[in-house]
Order: sequence, then structure tokens, then C-alpha cells
Amino acid sequence: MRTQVGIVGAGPAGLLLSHLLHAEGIESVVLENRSRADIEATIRAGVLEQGTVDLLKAIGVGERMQREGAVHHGIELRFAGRGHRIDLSELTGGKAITVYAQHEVIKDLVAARLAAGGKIVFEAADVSVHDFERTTPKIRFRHAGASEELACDFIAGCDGFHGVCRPAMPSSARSEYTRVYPFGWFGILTQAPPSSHELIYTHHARGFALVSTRSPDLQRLYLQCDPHDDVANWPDERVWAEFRARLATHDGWAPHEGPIIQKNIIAMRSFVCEPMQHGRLFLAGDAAHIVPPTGAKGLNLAVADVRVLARALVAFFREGRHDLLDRYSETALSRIWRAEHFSWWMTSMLHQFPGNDPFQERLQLAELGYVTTSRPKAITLAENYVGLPFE
Ligand code: FAS
Ligand code: PHB
Repeated sequence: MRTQVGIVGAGPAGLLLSHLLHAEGIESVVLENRSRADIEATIRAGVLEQGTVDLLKAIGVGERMQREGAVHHGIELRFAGRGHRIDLSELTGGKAITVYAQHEVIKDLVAARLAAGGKIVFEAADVSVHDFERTTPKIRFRHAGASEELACDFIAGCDGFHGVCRPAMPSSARSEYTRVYPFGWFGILTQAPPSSHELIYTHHARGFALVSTRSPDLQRLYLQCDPHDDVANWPDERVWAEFRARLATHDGWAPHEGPIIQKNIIAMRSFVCEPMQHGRLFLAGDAAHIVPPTGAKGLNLAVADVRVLARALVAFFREGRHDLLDRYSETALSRIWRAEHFSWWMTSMLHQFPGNDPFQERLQLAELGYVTTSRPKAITLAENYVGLPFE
């Protein structure tokens, strides 16, 4: 097999890159080790920045998102038993977020790729990348019991944090920056009406809590938990008791409860790999960086990376230019570190850290008090949350 760009991973990064390249007449093949059904059912992110929404619309995969997604013009910060609204749109000149589940974005991208004749190899096993230090990179894999080799001009490593592409880069050629948080998120999906029409980020002595949504009858909520805990320790009644306690306000607010149909625990870390390229291997998305979900940046950073990478690959194939490819890491990393800082800041302001002394607690409340009373500080939160303009 031969193509121009071999893409490992059919997550948001890989699928979107393939579609962006297709729009510019550049061929690609996506190799995914899971099945189509599996990737289209994986529960992950839910918040799309303004720039992500505009890009998905611009490339013709935004129709269902616009129909079924929910546009939110604000969020609530809740602490000391009271809610404070951050008017995202008023503070950013009209920008907003759209709440639309990541796996729905995946479904739309897979459908668009296949409708355009795109090549996605699902259940590609034992994927390995080779010769990317030369101009003839290759990807080897097994499919339907046969060994295959995909020759290409470039490899895009979009295979997530636990993929094979980043580890294939010589460790001497990359630096990794990591911060692991001493807590995780316990996430639920519940069949219930929305508890609020905007997301609620809550600081509480018992730990962080987040009220999010998926649809008029399916809600997504998270609470801070021990990262090594087991969902079996969380029967429904204990879950709701914890949400009631952490989300309580002086005026008796309580969440709408319903059957819990999914529970999972998400580890929390900040991670960046520099550089994001080695020879003709280019990393994008979670393969190169991870943010704690508090800033809702994970999916959106993957989108921002492949937007820069697609533009650089188009310049190479169209005009033989190497300059944008050579600057790919530098360009992508400036946005990535901004999002890393924002996600770390939101996480530090809103979570209980082991050994959190009363002084630390007061500092967090002072920061929250400042964000919700100072317009310049609220603008800082709002512009980072809705997504900073693309380069
Ligand atoms: P992805 O991980 O989405 O996609 C990588 C793809 O590569 C996968 O389909 C995988 O099967 C495939 N792959 C892996 N190894 C391979 C191999 N060897 N060969 C072939 N294919 C391979 N962000 C939020 O904002 N909110 C959330 O609630 C949230 N929840 C998350 C929960 C979890 C468990 C995780 C891991 C992330 C979560 N995120 C969340 C962040 C998430 O949205 C990611 O940032 C986003 O999925 C990144 O997209 P990709 O870089 O495309 O990687
Ligand atoms: C989600 O809806 O899954 C979600 C929303 C906001 C976050 C993280 C996750 O910060």
C-alpha cells in the first residue's frame, strides 16, 4: 500500500487531519487498532471551543453538531454555597462554547471520511512505524490475519497518550514534561433532565464537582475522587449524596437525579512532549500532550494541532515548502503551553489537594472571589475557555 500521509489513530486528531488533507487533494490512510463501533462509543470530552465549532462547520461536518449540540454563552463558578456566572459571550465579544459529545464528533468525521471515499483501516493490529528518519517512512501492521506495509511520505502519530508513535521517537530526541495530580474524576452519565442550562464548576471542602450535559435527557457529571478508587465503591445512592453535598447552595439547589447508566474514573495529568516531530514523524493531540479536563481543552488542542499540521503538509505537497513543517512543533507548542497553564490553573483553583491546609483553602477562595468580581480576570478565564484565536 502507498499513500502520501499515513495516519495512526482514528481519534479526533487523526480523522480531522485526514479530512483536512482530503479537502486539499492530499491522500491519506488512517490505521486504527479498534473497531468502528468501539471508537464511536467511547465516552470522552464534551466541550467544543468556538474555533473548533467554526472549523467543523467550514469543512462540512458541522450540520448534526449545530442541530443536536447546545450552545452555552456562560458557565457558573460555585463556591462557598453560592453560584457566580461568567458571561463568556459578553466577555469575549460574542464567542461561545458548544456542548456536543466527542464520540458524536467521531461519528460525523468517520461518516464524512467514508462518504468521501476516505480509507480507514479499522482493527489494524500491531501497528509499528519505521524509517521516518529517511524520506521513505513506512507503517507495518496486521489486518485480517495478513501482514501489511503502508509506504508514505509522512507519518502522523495521532494514536493518543498510550500509542506507539511517541515512544518510536528516540528518547534522546525528546523531552517530556509531566505533572500527575493526586486525584481523579469520577464521571457519570445519568438519564435525567438538565440540572442547569450552563456548566457548573464547583469548589467544595469535600472536593471538586462539575455539572455538564449531553442532551435534554442525558446528563454528564463529575466529582473529584481518589484516582485509585474503584467504581464498585460508588453505589448510586452514595454518588447522588456526594453530588447533593458538594453542589448545595444557600438557596437549596439540588441536581436532577436519575438512573446512572455509566460510571468511570479518569486519571488527571498534565503532559507535554517536545519536540512534536522527528524526521518525517509528526505527533498531534494526546500523543504529544495531555491536559487535566478541568479546562475542557483536550479535544480542542487535538483539533488545533492538526489544523497547523495540515497547513504545513499542504505547503509541502503544493509548493515543496519545508518551512511550515520545520516550525510545526514551535507553532503548536505555543498554544499547547497556554492551554496547559490554563488547565493547571483551573485545576489548582477548584480541587482539594491532599494536605490542603486552611491557608491554601483561603487562597483558592480568594482567587475564585477575584475571578468573579474583577472584569479583567474574568476576561482571562473566558477567553481561554472559549478558545484563543488560532495562529
Ligand atoms: P484519542 O486518544 O482520542 O485517539 C487516539 C486513537 O488512536 C484511538 O482511537 C485509539 O484507539 C487509537 N490507537 C491507539 N493506539 C493505537 C495503535 N497502536 N495503533 C492504531 N491505533 C491506535 N477531555 C475533555 O475535555 N473532557 C473529558 O471529559 C475528557 N475525558 C477523557 C477521558 C479519557 C479516558 C481520556 C483518555 C481523555 C479524555 N479527555 C477529555 C481528553 C480527550 O478528549 C482527548 O484530548 C482527545 O481524545 C484527544 O484526541 P486524539 O489526540 O485524537 O487521541
Ligand atoms: C464534559 O462535558 O465531558 C466536560 C465538560 C467540561 C469539562 C470537562 C468535561 O471541563
